[in-house]
Amino acid sequence: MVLETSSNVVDRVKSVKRDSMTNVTSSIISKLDQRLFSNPAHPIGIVKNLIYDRFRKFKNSNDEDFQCFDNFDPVVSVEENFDVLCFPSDHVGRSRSDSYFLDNRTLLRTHMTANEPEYIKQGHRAFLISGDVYRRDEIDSTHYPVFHQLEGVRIFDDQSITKTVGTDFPSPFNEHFAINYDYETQRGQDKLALRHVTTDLYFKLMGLMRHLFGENTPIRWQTCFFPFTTPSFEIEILYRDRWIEVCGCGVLQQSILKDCNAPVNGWAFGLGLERLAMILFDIPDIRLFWSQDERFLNQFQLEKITKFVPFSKYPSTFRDMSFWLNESGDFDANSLFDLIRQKAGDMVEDVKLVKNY
Ligand code: FA5
Ligand code: MG
Repeated sequence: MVLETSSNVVDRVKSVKRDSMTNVTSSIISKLDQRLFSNPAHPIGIVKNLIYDRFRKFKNSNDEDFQCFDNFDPVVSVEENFDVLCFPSDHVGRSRSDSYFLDNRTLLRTHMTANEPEYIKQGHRAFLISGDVYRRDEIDSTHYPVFHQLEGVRIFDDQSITKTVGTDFPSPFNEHFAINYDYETQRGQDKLALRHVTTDLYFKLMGLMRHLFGENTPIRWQTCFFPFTTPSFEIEILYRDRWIEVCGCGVLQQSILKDCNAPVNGWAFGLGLERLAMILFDIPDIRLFWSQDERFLNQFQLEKITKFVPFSKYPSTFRDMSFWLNESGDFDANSLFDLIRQKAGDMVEDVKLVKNY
């Protein structure tokens, strides 16, 4: 569903009738209308626009015309976020400990993929979408319960597949791993078509990564698993001696595309905008993106990647805390993290379980 106005979402979420699944907190609700990705001078908006611009350029090269959208409602149904995308019924994302539920039928989307099938159904064949996503998570410098994803989708009609598939196909994955087309093919999928789709995906994303990070930054692809793609990959960037996962992607399940009345060959990817921005701007802590401090906000300029200059923070202090749990055993750590965030906001940098007696 496309969003009408952002304050609308906050009112709507506040007025939802609570039930046994409701766990959305007021500090999360306060994030719903911030729309960092709509500010073209905020690092999240700058990276988003750089990627949109890069994909819009394909229009001039006889390639698909990628359309860009970012006005989606973050409130989705359980069906949109999980069922349509083939998540098994016992997937941990469906639980109250991992996701923010409004009630037993609706939640704050945990990934932008939730908004894709609706657009494919409407007939879009090449598009980028971005927005805020919500996951109950730990508290540290790389995890925050709200972050931003930019996703891309391309669906090939049967003609464009047969037209472009040659016999002499480059194998894009030879450097890091060989993709086994026999093993990875979805049941019934045409192997040549699969090769075409994965190769297009690989070159589009590698082109983007090189465009953002230059020729010399080490980048690697790993195979992984998503319920809605086969094969599936993750892209990692080496930053300060650590491999940071910046993207998940793969070849869309044909069953999903069939249910959308679309041709059955297509790819999708999802990029983490904070992760990209942290590497590009040298921003050390994910919480800084939410800062209202002018010393943060005034550092950035439209369409420019600049290096972040740290400013003084509060002097750090450490606190130990111990407590008894009641006997019902229904404690989960994410609820404690939410409680701490609720009371102390982003002043708390890190929470660690030291001992469990
Ligand atoms: C997904 O959310 C998939 N929907 C991506 C996808 C789309 C796969 C389409 C295939 C086809 P994942 O949970 O890995 O996948 O998240 C995607 C990216 O979001 C990650 O690579 C990472 O860059 C970013 N990300 C994930 N969790 C966090 C977090 N807690 N904080 C900041 N960024 C995160
Ligand atoms: Mg991942």
